[in-house]
Amino acid sequence: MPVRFLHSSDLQIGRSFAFAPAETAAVLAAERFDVLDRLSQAARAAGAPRLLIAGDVFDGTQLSDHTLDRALARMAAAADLVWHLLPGNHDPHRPGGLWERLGRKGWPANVRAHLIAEPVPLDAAPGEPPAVLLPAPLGHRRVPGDPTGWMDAAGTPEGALRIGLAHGAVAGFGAEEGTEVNPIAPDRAAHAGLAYLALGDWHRMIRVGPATWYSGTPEPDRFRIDPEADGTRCGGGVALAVAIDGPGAARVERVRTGRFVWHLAEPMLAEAAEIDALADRFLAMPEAGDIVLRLVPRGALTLAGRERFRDRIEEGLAARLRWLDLDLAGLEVRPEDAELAAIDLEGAVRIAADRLAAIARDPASPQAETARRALVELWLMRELAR
Ligand SMILES: [Mn+2]
Repeated sequence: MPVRFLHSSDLQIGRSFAFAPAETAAVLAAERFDVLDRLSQAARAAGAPRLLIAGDVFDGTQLSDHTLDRALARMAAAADLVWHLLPGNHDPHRPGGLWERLGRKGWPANVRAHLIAEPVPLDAAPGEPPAVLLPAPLGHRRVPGDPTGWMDAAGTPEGALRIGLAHGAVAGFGAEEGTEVNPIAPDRAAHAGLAYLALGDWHRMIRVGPATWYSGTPEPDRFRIDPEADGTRCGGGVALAVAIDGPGAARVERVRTGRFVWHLAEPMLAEAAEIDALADRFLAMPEAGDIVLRLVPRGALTLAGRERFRDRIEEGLAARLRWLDLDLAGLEVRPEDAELAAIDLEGAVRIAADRLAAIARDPASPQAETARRALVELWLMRELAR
């Protein structure tokens, strides 16, 4: 019978999503608690009696009691499972810090916090072979050396499976935030005789090697396209169900845990058909109501195109998605002469329209964007004037 566990990381409980409108931010923040229940369900479905959370359980170290209590209560509620938690770079274990505060609250019977880098025997489920967890907690946001280096020489009972748990950037795989911190050797599992190395830090799932994986975050939380996914989809939203039959025999299966599906799209738009295709593509997705989309369109539209964009995207698509985060800075409006002529207004308003068109066409003008927006408004008003 194999040793089984669910590998997850980067729960980022307490993340505030300050970049989103308050209503959306509250929904996204609440989902980081609800995903704990889905992780429990995924563990049970995989026949795993435990979950390994490879760091960044919490988004920060200054969270409210209410946030911490809610998180622990959700974990405690899954009383048939054991949660193994590791401090990461967002929630490092500092003297007098978050983890001591949690300890003073009292750990639930089924939650283990791994605050020291030393081997810990796993409670074996009936029929499971003996296994030892080698946790590499972070004590700072950035540590100078490889936090898994000690695992090579760590002694464990003869025959016990060695399972590493760590948080950091595997050298050579690039770093999440542009700089490599807390570097982990890509061949650590081989060097340290690990049957599996459960990693956190990257928020998308990455297979480093047959026994070394990042699970990614179980609920997406950022606009960063997953290069292994198709198109605009961002990473995260899965956990890894792991079954280890012996050294060198880890079976890893990804299971979906995410609710919201994040996308980042930066399309070039010129014609109405492209606007329609963009809207239709997302509307056709069965999970449209749970999509969080940052849309950064580029290109130039006529006034008619800009009107189409308003109808299909700003109003139509936005109403159907969970959240449409629009950045229109790169989308120009270039009115056609015929369109300007069709702004069938008279007198001072007509003169204003002509002046706005001149400003809108001047790339050096700091008011160009304002002029374009004003022209769009005038264009839309032309219908009312008829
Ligand atoms: Mn993280």
